[in-house]
Amino acid sequence: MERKLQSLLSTALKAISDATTQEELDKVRIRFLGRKGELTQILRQMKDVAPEKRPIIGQLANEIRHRLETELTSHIEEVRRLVRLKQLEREQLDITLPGATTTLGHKHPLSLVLEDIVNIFLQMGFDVFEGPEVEYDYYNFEALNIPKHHPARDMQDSFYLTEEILLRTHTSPFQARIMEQVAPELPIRVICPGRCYRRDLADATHSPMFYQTEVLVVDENVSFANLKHTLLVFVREMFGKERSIRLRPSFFPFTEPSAEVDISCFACEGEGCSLCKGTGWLEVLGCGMVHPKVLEIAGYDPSKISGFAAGMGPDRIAMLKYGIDDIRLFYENDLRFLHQF
Ligand code: 2NL
Repeated sequence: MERKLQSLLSTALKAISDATTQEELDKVRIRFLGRKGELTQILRQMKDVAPEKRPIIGQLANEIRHRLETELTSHIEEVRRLVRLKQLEREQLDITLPGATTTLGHKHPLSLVLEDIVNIFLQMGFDVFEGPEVEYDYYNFEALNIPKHHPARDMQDSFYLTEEILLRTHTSPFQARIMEQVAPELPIRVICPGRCYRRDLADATHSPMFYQTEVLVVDENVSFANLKHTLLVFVREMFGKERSIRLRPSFFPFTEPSAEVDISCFACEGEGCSLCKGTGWLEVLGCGMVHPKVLEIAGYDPSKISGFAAGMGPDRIAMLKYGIDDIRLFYENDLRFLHQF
């Protein structure tokens, strides 16, 4: 009996020191000290021991139980320490490593120019609206006094989805919709920036997708003088306080009279340079008084109501402003180009 107890003690001590996890230690405790454990099994045989030896065996069994409990407790501490150590090793941080940087993005040159344009007109009390890029032939052409036979409708110039539906070739169709919708609630003071599409081959100055921003004012007593002044304020905000403007007679089907707007060259102050090709002037806008037929189609009486409109190409303006000689650079997304703005 004594020998059995001694051998249990040494087996149990070995099992304790071999255990490397809390779970293994729990198993050892159950195996040796549990209610059905090995120590209990041995003590069950007490009845076979001579009565005078029983107290000695009992005392020995108690000592063994105490010893094992102490060992288990101190080994649990040790196992916990080791587990923690391993965890620390696994989660080691090298605080000398360079941090994970997020590179800050920046705005596309076209976005910068579009924002400038929009903000200037917002300050002048205009509202900003963006219309659909897929349009009815009716709004893209008919409502703008561009009749069926007009060359602008040519399949060569437009992306048609069906006979009646196409990708808008300018932002004007949405302005035609605005005029039609709000009639007769006036004034209208809007600008419409957005993408337009034409079946152009891409070259240095043409892109099949490009931007346009149009300006529209409709009310009683809107005059050509109002148009000129609005454009002058815009041009000076956009290109510098010293700019002057020059209007040349032109033609658009949806305005009458119509004009091209030049600004005095900001690169040479009008002296003549390579940017303005020696003329001292840069063409930046087209404009005019809304054609009576366009007003009529939208539901206004042209003898009481008038309006002015202007259209510009933010691509062209961005090219002038940043000295870019190829429109395709805006759409190639070459970071070497984009990082310069
Ligand atoms: C240009 C010229 C222009 C308009 C756009 C317009 C719109 C309506 C009625 C009348 Cl709804 N006019 N838009 C007028 C004159 C010129 O654009 O060179 N754009 C890049």
